[in-house]
Amino acid sequence: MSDVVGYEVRGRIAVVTIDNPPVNALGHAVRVGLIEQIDRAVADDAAGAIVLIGAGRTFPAGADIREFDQPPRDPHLLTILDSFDAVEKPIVAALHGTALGGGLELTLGCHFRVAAPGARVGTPEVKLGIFPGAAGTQRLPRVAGLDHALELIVMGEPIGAAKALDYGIVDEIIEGDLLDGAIAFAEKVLEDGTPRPISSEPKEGIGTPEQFAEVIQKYRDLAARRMRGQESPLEAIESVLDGLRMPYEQAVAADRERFPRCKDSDQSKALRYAFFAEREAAKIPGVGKEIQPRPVETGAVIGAGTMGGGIIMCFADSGIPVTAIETSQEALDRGRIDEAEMARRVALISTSLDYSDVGGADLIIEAAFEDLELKKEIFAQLDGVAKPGAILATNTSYMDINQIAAATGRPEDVIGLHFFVPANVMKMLEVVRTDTSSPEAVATGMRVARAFGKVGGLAGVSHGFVANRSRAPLVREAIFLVEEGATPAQIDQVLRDFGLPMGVLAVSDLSGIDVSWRMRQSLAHLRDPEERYVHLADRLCEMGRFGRKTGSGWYTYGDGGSLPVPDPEVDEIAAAVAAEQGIERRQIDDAEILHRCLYAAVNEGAKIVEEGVALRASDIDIMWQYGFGFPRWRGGIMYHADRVGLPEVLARVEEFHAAHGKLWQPSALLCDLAASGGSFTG
Ligand code: 3H9
Repeated sequence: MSDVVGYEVRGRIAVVTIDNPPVNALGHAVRVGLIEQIDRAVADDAAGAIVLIGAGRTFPAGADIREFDQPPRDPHLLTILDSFDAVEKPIVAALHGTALGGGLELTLGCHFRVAAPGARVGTPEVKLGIFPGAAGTQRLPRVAGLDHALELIVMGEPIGAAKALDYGIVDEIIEGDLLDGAIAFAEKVLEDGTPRPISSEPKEGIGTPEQFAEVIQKYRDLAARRMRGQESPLEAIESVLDGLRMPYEQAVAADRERFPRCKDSDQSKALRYAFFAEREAAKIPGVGKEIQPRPVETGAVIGAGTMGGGIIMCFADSGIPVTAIETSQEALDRGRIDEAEMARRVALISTSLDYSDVGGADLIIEAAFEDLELKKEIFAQLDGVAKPGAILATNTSYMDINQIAAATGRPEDVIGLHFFVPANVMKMLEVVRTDTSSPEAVATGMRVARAFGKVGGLAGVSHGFVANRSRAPLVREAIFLVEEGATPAQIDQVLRDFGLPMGVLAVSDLSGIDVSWRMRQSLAHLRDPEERYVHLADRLCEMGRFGRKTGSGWYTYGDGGSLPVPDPEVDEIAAAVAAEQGIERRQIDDAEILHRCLYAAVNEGAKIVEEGVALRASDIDIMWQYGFGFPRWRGGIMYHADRVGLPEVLARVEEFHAAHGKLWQPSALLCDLAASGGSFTG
């Protein structure tokens, strides 16, 4: 008998329990066990109805994603839930935790569904480059209606129990003990003789594509906008459409052809890689489960500018009371916290001009101006007022946090928490471990990331840490390419075609070209004269072309416009700078643009891993996805380099090294891996 699917009879109800930690994934053993135990219940005269439930923290959260790389093994999940249609005894699925993907499909095979109030249901398959492959695309529209089904299937976002009830996916919400409630529900079904709804019916379908043209178009548009370049949402829509074009059996048969094609696609492989890479990023050697993060029940933020304002909202959004400290009332008033937002969260936010007001905070995040001396001063002050055990964090995006930590008498409590712009929106949080940060401080940083609904990734101290340091060479090459003859529009188009949400130069305009200009000025004493320099970017700034906020930068913006318009003047400025620098301008093809931009970042990424600043190449990929909106279906820059082949990437890097000098010095790790047939991401 199965050791992952249990069986017992309570009264006249058979209880079948899936017990396959951590998330009860529907791997082969579970599928075999399910058939065994449902057959047993069917044959058991003592059982009048069946309750199907998950042990531990959740109803099955889906198929076992790890099996996708192996040859398929019978029984297919679809066979199981199709077989439920013929079971005469009512089957009640009892949902808690996250009933996702194949887990939700399994419940659609059951005749009734009840849920705990905190349960979430959904079909996140598109996020893995596939679609609900066990008839979910056929059964969900029959149960929830086409609009709601498309919402779940195409967008992939789970919904809560109350909405699921509203959509007709769940029949009842059970307050109190779920199993007891599900048994009572099953008893009532037996008592009332409630007919068993069968979700594969009506077999002929629920309407025609023409009837639903509008709603189908809505989701096509949404998919194109929110998941640009990603194939799975469109495949999912096609699969749903099959259910409108043909009867159930035929549509399911079509799915069985479509599914392996999606699963074996490059996009699906990249998305599965990203799924596991994200979970891997949470694992930090030396910061195991035995290390207790410190509780963070109150927070403080020093500096209520753009970044600080966003961070204050992160606290308030997660229900953590926060004190905002500014140097003057004027600065507080100028604070960028939107007033309406502020009103909603006001109960959680207090403001002050006095550092001693942060004395009670468990976590203090400094988000002041990027000036090392200022930051050291702030940390020295914080050291004087913060309670023992408080975590002192800086949001600097490139400064030496070792020095900042040394300004305190408790360097072990200091970490970096590097947010991305806008801080309350972007999902990435880079947690920077200094030479002295304690494991508890690092664990707290990672825990805070989760509390803020973000993904934490570890970085060591290095100029720009992991994310910005690996991205800087991409921006640098884009600037050089303009000097050499490409236009900003051409470069940005190539990057957008590759899948980036915006071109890098348009992004620079949006965030302000002057930001990095000021940083370069403050670090001018460190400049290596042998390295090529971004003269053109400096020139634009000297001309007051700071980007969107000044109406022009790499592009021009017309009268307060937000749309970048190509500006011939930039070409002229670039030509003048090129002449001064002795750069011969030429036609540059798109392939060179892509290779220069991406491989510059890959080469730097390799150095970052080589130096131990990132724990693993996959962490860089996660930071690009959640910090910069890099298309997840590309996996990430390091994953992409592996797919291209490291010998090929190295050959290009060496070619650019020969042509453009020192900045292209190939990373030793890249050379080693290319020579040994290795890869960054396994
Ligand atoms: C599908 O169902 C296809 C069908 O339509 C068609 C079939 C024919 N498989 O995330 P966590 C592991 S596709 C294997 O840290 P949380 C995860 O790697 C699937 N492993 O926990 C981690 O392992 P480790 C559709 C899985 O509480 C551990 O479980 N379903 C799976 O933050 C804990 O995970 C999905 O896409 C899996 N399906 O979040 C749901 N799921 O400890 C995917 C998790 O070794 N899963 N693991 O690192 C999730 O979204 C989250 O894991 C969940 C829990 C919300 C469930």
